[in-house]
Amino acid sequence: MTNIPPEMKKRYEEAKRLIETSNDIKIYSHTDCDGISSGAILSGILKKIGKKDFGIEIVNLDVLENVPIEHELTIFSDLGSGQPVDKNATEDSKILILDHHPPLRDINYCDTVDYTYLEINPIFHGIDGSQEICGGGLCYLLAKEFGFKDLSWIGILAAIGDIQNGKTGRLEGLNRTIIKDAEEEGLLKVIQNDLSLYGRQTRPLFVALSYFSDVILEITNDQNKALDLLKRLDINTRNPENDTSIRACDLSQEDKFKLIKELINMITRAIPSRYAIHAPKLVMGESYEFANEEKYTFLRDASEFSTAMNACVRNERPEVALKLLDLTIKRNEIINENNLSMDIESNRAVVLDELAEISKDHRYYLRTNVEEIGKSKPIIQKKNLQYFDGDGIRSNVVGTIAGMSLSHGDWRKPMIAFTQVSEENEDLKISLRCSKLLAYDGVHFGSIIREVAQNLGGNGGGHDVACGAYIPKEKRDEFINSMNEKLEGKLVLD
Ligand SMILES: [Mn+2]
Repeated sequence: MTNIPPEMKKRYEEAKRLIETSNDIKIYSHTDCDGISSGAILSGILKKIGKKDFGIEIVNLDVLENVPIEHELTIFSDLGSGQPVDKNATEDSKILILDHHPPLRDINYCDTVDYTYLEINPIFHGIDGSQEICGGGLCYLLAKEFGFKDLSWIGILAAIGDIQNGKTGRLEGLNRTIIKDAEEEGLLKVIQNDLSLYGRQTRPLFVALSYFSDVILEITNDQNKALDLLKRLDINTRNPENDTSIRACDLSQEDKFKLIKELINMITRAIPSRYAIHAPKLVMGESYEFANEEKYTFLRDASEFSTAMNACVRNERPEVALKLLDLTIKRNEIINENNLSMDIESNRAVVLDELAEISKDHRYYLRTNVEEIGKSKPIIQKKNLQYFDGDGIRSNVVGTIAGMSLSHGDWRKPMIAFTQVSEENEDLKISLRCSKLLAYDGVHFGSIIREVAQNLGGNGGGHDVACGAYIPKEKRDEFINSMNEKLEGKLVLD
């Protein structure tokens, strides 16, 4: 397990002092699960120490280009390191940044300005910000400095939302320190060597199996074949306890291993032999359950919980996500003392209803759009990539839809989709999604897309298997051609 480097620890002590000595506080956090989690942890700290005068705003990165600095203390979480956030700072401004993205300014920048500037970024200390800790994790370490270890579970939610487990199927580095705290607090259950399939608490197992799309198998998009597979393996598909279809979380250890083994065999048969060593990582990994949450709800599984957080922000309802986390913090505070507050339970029920409504609309929007891919929106095949024109699709979900369309295209190539950024901004938002298998082979699409976009006067970046870019709309064809050329010889799956 990794410890916090001494230099970084010192910065946390300073951050704690900065918060304790400030009264008028403003928080800016990012529009995704990690950003929401970061904001919830920071709000949690402020509430616990009795600070009442603070505001929080969940923003897109472009807001930070000219952000006003007009509060006693301005905190940026899960963003800020890569933007000119101190442009409007004056002599008595105080700025705190907790971010894991590549920093624009160096570690000693604080010594060169005449206002208070404190930046905590793992990259300054040789820690990988894409795998070892994310924005929410950094905020949790601040909470820990105050002694609030009960906020640790949100650090795990953040890390899963940020796909920090993408490479190995488990959380690593400083994230493991957070896991340990959450386990000690009785808030987290880690399931090792689990079947890693999305929807372990809420989807019938055969449905979850039919969504498998890192490699196209016979069960992909075919629930009957998925059910046949379970029967062939002699896995009981009904849950005798409540007479519903079994879910991944119900599987006995024996059945789980039987299924994992068979899936690995199926994948191995479908891919070139040199990729066989990566097959287990597609179906096996660690799962994280929130111990105080009820079984068979999305709240129980970190991955399903993170999807709900994203549904809120993508539908411009971040306040619902923040409210749920706030109430859950309060609920956990008393539940471990064997208490239950009817006020908290009923307030949470109201928020969960709102969230269910948002998620339902969100899924409907995604499904109706995915249905058009390959029909009114044909997938065009180039040698090293495939793409579709996502015109009309909201830019903040075009990536999700590109990912969902992978199973309808060629899984050996990345799927690229583009759509106009917004009604006011005619630039194109480009999203890329691909099978994890491509990344295991060492291709980092986030770096490639950044380079190509920058060459065309845009910008971009992101993860190895999920990334995006913004480019001027007239550069569309050039972008596709240039990506296609850049990938020449990199994809060797055929
Ligand atoms: Mn993040």
